[in-house]
Amino acid sequence: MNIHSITLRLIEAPLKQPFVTALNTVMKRESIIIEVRDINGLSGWGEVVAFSSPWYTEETITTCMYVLKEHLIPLIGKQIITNPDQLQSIYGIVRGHHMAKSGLECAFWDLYAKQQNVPLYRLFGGTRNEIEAGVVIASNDIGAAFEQIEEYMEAGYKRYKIKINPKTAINHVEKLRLTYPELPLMVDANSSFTLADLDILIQLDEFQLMMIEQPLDHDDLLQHRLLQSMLKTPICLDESITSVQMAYNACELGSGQVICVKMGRVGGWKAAINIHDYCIKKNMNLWCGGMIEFGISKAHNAALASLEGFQIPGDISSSSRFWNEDIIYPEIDVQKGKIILSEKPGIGYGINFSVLERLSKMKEIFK
Ligand code: OSB
Ligand code: MG
Repeated sequence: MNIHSITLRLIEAPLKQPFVTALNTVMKRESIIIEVRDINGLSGWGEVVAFSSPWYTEETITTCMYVLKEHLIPLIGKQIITNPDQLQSIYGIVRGHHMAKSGLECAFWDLYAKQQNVPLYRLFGGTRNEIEAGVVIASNDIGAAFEQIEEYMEAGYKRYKIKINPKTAINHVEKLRLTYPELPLMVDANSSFTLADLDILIQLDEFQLMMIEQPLDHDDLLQHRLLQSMLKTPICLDESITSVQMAYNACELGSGQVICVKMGRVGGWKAAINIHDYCIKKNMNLWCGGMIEFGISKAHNAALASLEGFQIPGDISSSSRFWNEDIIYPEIDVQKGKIILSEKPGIGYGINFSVLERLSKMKEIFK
């Protein structure tokens, strides 16, 4: 691929409003932006979606920086890469660290698609040029949640997700259902329930929810299987799906009926496609998750969501859902509940360098 250099940038931006989950409240977002440049001056872009602290996965910005600098980038430097397909085996001797691997792999795929002059979504066989968008309402204040839903309904979002915990769940869902009996609504518990809360989960089962996302522990496939056998509402696994293997395990065990695929969490494009293909065979429902991302990662997700197995609208919202200004142009813009995919090569978006430089706290170039 004639690689010239790899640049890591650490950026930080405040969220427009705090993002409240059962595990943590996110007020600002750090991210590692990876640029892989070839000798002709073409650049591919990837984004590391780990958070600053290990509340959602073990990986953090700091562990990703370390693994990128000390392991992944040096490994790549020793090889001649003709196709990003090679990366998975080059990375093979590094266990885990999926978010670091994914960010780098994404940058390589974007560059590769640009070198081939094709949009990334077409390179991977995407079957549609527009995708349906869902949005997350993450506030403990139910009044604020109503206001946000009204705003997002104007943009026509196709699927609405609220964050719950055992204390708020029934109260919030009941209120929302009274006002919006038909809203395509789902809930995300971020593993805040245990089977001791079974009575609450059984009450939740009566609200025609599209699904209940990750009610139980992140590494507990067996209890999710038991819970699914007791509920009509599909269980969706998010935190539990840490790899291709865990997706297979969850499918075979029947730990849920839906999988939320996050490219970063499972290890990148190839891992996500592997899960996608397997889930089609197993009749497992899929949607593409979000990580409070900047536009580079949103663009990769939008391309992934164009694959045929993604039949449920994902957490892929407008840039303006989180940011005053995004690092790409044009920004991601949900209209009538849809995102139209760009036909430009690669991720199909330009980089807004003035915003990127302004948000950068650190920049390091590897040649
Ligand atoms: O549990 O799906 C989650 C954001 C950060 C960490 C975990 C989760 C989320 C979201 C999606 O809910 C947010 C988004 O739309 O990007
Ligand atoms: Mg989730």
